[in-house]
Amino acid sequence: MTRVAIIGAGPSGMAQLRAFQSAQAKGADIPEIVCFEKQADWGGLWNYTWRTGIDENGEPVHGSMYRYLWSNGPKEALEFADYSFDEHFGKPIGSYPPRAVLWDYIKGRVEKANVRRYVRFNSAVRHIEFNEQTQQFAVSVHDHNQDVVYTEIFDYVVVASGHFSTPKVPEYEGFKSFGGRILHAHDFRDALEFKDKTVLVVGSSYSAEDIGSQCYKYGAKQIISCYRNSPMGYKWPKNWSERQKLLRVDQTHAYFADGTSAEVDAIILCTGYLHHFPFMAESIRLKTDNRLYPLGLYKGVVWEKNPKLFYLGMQDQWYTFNMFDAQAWYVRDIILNRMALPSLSEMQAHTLAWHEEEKTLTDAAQMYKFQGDYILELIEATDYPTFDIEAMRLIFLEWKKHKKEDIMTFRDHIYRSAITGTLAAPHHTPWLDALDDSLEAYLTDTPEVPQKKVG
Ligand code: FAD
Ligand code: NA7
Repeated sequence: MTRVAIIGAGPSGMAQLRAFQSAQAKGADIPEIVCFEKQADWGGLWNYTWRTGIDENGEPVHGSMYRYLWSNGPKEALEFADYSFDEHFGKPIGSYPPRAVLWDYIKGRVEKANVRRYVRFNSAVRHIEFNEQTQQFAVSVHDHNQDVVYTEIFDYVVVASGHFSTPKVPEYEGFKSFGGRILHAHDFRDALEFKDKTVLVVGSSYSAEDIGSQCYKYGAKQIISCYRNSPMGYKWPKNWSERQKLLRVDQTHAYFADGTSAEVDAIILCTGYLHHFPFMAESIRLKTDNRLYPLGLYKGVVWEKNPKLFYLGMQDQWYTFNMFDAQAWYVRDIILNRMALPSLSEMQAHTLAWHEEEKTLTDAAQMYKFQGDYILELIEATDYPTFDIEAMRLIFLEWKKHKKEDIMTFRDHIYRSAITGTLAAPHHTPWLDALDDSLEAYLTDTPEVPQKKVG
């Protein structure tokens, strides 16, 4: 029987499981599937861990999410087309739910599909290589439940191990002698650690914006963010200043390219992540930076030089869960021989055209459109329920506008689902006052009592 290995049971791997199950539910014969997940539960980054560094099995901690993380984009832009928020929660909820609520949502679909039985937990994939003679993959896995390493043979491999887990950690002059804590966003867990402290946030993308906001929300004395190329440019609270590039630090102070300096207690490097696949043999290892259209992957998923290998979710992400679905359904249909692939040179030319087009994009609005068009191209090729991607694009534009208006209140806005037409319900407490991010606190009707902010 044909065997398929899926590496990782995060949102992408879970989408692949659901894709196969949905074909089976419609009467198709599906291959034997084994999903290897190194953590003890599924959900990928959404499965929160307090741990940093090394996990209980001696593996690098995968999790990069932190306490009090709320969705940084509208949930209406990531909704599954085959499993709506209405179906899961049975009532309208807000548009920017906390992590635990979104984790519950993604789990709900795969629990309903009964696909957990395909996942081997506590199973870290150590090495994958392709045998040209047999045209099969050897997948070596460390089963931490039994503490044994074994190898199994598969006909197809789907790598869904994520790319926001291995931190990109630059060093600045003086770091060795700095007297406070220096950490990467990957190891940030609880903003309360920085209450009453002056925090320097390095970077100007999503982690910088959100970790700085967390520190503000939970009582940091002062936040200083600094950018390498362009500022985030939001209207920051009074105790948050944005400065030019960090040049160096000494034991107590940070020095910036604009000539200013400041005494800081801690430095959080929000400097992004590496696409890191140490378990892939060299000839099949994806090498890319964080971009919307990596080279080497036809339709963003098919390893062009060996179309028995796929990578899911490797793009920089505006769209997330529904993009992973579009990809997973597409991969499934290739494995099920429902579609034929063009020649290598045709695949490469197709990828290059998209890759080059990405380089011409000059603003975020063009990027939503670009990634939306990409998703649509995949969806049109499979039976994944089509949805109003244009409506989602407009939601992204609204989101952008709301952030520009006020970075501290954008999460209080609500949007209409492009899947069900339901208008989200305003959350009972403004985001800035909602300190309890539990599922229970979110789904209750009781507002939280606001506490005084510093800035
Ligand atoms: P992951 O979620 O990273 O899952 C990969 C899985 O593979 C993990 O379970 C991991 O344990 C497993 N794995 C890795 N290596 C191995 C191995 N060798 N063997 C076995 N298993 C392995 N997206 C949004 O839509 N909204 C948000 O608000 C949002 N916030 C984010 C905040 C942060 C701090 C970060 C880092 C990302 C955020 N994202 C957000 C984006 C996030 O990347 C996606 O939502 C999603 O988690 C990606 O799913 P994935 O399955 O591709 O990867
Ligand atoms: P991103 O979006 O990849 O952004 C990385 C940021 O780090 C970006 O602002 C980079 O600046 C900056 N960077 C990278 N290297 C350096 C150095 N050496 N010095 C200073 N600044 C640097 O990663 P994020 O962690 O923000 O977001 C990843 C995901 O997590 C995302 O999906 C979110 O939802 C949460 P640049 O712009 O290149 O000048």
